Amino acid sequence: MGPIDNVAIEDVDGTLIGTPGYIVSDNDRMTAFAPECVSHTASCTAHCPGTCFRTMGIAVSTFEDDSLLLEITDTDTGIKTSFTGEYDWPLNSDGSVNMAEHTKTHRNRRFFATLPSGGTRNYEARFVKDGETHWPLFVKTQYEDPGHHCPEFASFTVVEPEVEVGYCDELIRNGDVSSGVDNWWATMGGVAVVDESSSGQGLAITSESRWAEWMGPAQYLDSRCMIAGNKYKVSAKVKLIHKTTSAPLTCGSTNGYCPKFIMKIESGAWEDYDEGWSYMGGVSEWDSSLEWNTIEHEITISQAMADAGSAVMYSECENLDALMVFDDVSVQRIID
Ligand SMILES: [Ca+2]
Repeated sequence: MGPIDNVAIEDVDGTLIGTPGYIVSDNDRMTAFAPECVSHTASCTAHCPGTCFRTMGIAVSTFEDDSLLLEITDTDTGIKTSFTGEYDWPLNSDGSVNMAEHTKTHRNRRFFATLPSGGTRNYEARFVKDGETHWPLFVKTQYEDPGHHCPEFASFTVVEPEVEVGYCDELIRNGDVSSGVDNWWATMGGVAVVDESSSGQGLAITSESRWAEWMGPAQYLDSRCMIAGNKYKVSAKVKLIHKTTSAPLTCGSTNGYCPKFIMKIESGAWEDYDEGWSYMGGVSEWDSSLEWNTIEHEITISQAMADAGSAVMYSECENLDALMVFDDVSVQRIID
């Protein structure tokens, strides 16, 4: 992270700048939309008498990097400026990225857009990467400063780029694990690739460790594809192996419930709200004679899923001695 360049300090009674207003970092991100701000070179700040600021927090996928920019446009003036995101990379003691931490589904890359507020301010937000419009899988917005006396923006709209025809026909990316761990998260416990060539599957995905039922491989689903009423067929191959011996394990009424997929929806950039969980499929009758059992289920996208900020599909299994190994994971559109 570079130097802090988005400071906004309120001068409530005008003691510092003569008139109630704001003292902000003197850069284009902070002053582009507030021409009343005047540079105060001695302190590297700008003084903005009479101005009110609010901060919108915006959370996106951690699989985006620093090249992702948030571009904000004041739709009334056409003035635009860009913000860089912030992500606290989890590091090992040797400085390498701690992938078990990095792939946790509850981590987010965040943007903080501090903008002049008030009932006449209309903003449009879009994401740009390498000069092209980009969609970081999901975008969750929330005011960072609830209850602040400055008024909210008249509007703050996140522009979703259109998806190409057929893009939402498959919601899982790298479901056959042919690209390694790309696009795979875990609720916790990390994700790892295992070589299942001996069973004709090539690479498959599993957890590195599990100590809670809800810990397992996961994927965020592109929020643009969450269209109420659309039907999908969920399918996967799955096996259970012992976490230390890799011996095949079984499941069922006496050994705890079998692997299943759950969709979790939520909204909010710095707190979770409107959370919901729904069943996406599982193995009801485990066949121990098979190396791979099969998950098959049909789901319908609900209005709550469509309205949510993000939707993540994750895996669960009651047996904590077991690692779940998945391959050929698919959530495929059923077109009637
Ligand atoms: Ca595979």
